[in-house]
Amino acid sequence: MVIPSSVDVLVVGAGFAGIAAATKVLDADPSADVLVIERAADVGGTWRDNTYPGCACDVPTSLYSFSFAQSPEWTHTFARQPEIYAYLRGVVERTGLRERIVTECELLGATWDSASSRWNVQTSSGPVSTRVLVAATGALSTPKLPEVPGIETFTGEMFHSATWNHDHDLTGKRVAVIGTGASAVQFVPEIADRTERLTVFQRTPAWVIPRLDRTLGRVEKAMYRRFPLSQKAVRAAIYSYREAYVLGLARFPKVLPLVSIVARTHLRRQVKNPAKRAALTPNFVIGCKRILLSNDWLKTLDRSDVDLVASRLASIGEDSVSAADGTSYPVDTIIFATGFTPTEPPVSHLLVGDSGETLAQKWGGSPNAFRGTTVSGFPNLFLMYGPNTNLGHSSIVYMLESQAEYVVSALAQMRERGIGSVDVTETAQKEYNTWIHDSLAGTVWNSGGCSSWYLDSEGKNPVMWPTYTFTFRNSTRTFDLDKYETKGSAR
Ligand code: N01
Repeated sequence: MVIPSSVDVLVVGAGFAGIAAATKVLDADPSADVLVIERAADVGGTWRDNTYPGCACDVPTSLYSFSFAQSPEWTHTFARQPEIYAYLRGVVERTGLRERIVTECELLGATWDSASSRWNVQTSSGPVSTRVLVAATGALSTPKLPEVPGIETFTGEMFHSATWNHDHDLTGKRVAVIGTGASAVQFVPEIADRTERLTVFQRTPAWVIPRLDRTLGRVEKAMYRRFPLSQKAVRAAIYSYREAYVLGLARFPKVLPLVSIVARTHLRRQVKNPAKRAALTPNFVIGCKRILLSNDWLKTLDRSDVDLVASRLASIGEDSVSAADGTSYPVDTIIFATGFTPTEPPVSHLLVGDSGETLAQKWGGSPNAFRGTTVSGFPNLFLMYGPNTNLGHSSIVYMLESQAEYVVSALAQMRERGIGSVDVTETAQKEYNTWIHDSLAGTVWNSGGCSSWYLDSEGKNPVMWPTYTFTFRNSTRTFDLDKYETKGSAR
């Protein structure tokens, strides 16, 4: 598909966020002029890219899916990556959105032009002018590699969990895994039987609880197919009990040590080696870092052919990796499970607002926005999965749908009132962020005694939403025009 020179709404990215935004805008106004650009060859975002063995969702799928596209076909309560990827591909086919998506078209830059009240966008397929820009580029899309001395000297194979090299056979190899977060716990148990020796570098132990996964049988699926309301009821029940987690995580973190009893019991049952058990016991409040769900991670680490190195990776040699105490481990392959760069989103370097500053310059290392979506000085820009919209207890898809509704409401009000551009005021953004950070102060993410990717270099939390998700939903239902400076008609 050739890229048009001008559109009304340009959505960048075709993962959960971009699909939610474009679908909702078109649902509200089928005649809307919407184009989606996607840098990869297919839709799916993180669920297209993360193909590591064992990759699965750690939020129940009935909640981690679109409210407007429930599927009775899931095979497990916690869906596996291939199924989620197929689901997203199915959604764009069924809704007709596929026709509006240009793949292999990368955003190279976008500059706000106040004279025309439009964004001048550069893409790898050519320029396009748009009135409204929706950046749905994902917070967890750019893999982070640690800066480790000697990394360039390694002669074996190395890759990041998000860019898994399936051509590299791990059979009989000595493999080092760096990192023990949500990705590592899923793939380490899957590869341990194949490797000759597995060496896992753990900088900080995480709290791990069992994943209560089960297969969805024929009867259950048939019921969902025949009575869609029954699936909605299950979704509502999961949503409700998950919201109750906010009481512990954000309101009364003092009760959280009680929850860690489940994790301690799980650890005791799965790890018999006392030294490993001690190394795997966290020293911070449960919930401070993402709680990990796994039935086989801990018992895999307990295996005698798996080394648990309770250290950061300090250096890399030609054919070895070394811990902070200097101990060296010979390896053939290094797999980095070292996460992403959510507090430094690459897209922020590409967007230039009305003052000529990039979004990254405006943020100065600490992202912030109004309702996690709009930023003063960047008119008609909507950030999906923007600052302070991440969750520790529920489904991000719910948040994305809320943000999409906010975009829909903004477009409707602009259309009805003949408004050309909307720019949130500095005051509204500041007041909102004061509330966000005051609310985060007492939560486990800020005060649970851990360091995590939720916190930026100054210890500020530009990542987490501080309270119930329905509070976010209510606040994004209607675009609050009174918080915005508006400019005349673009028509
Ligand atoms: O990354 P992480 P991830 N030496 O940032 C360690 C989502 N997700 O890819 O804890 C040694 O959690 C680092 O150590 P520390 C989910 O939101 C969702 O696992 O910082 N170790 C940590 O252990 C998740 O939170 C699903 O001390 C080093 C690890 O690397 C997010 O993605 C599934 C190191 C990074 O963990 C990221 O998860 C999977 C070094 N030099 C992921 N540098 C779902 O199911 C870093 N580390 C929805």
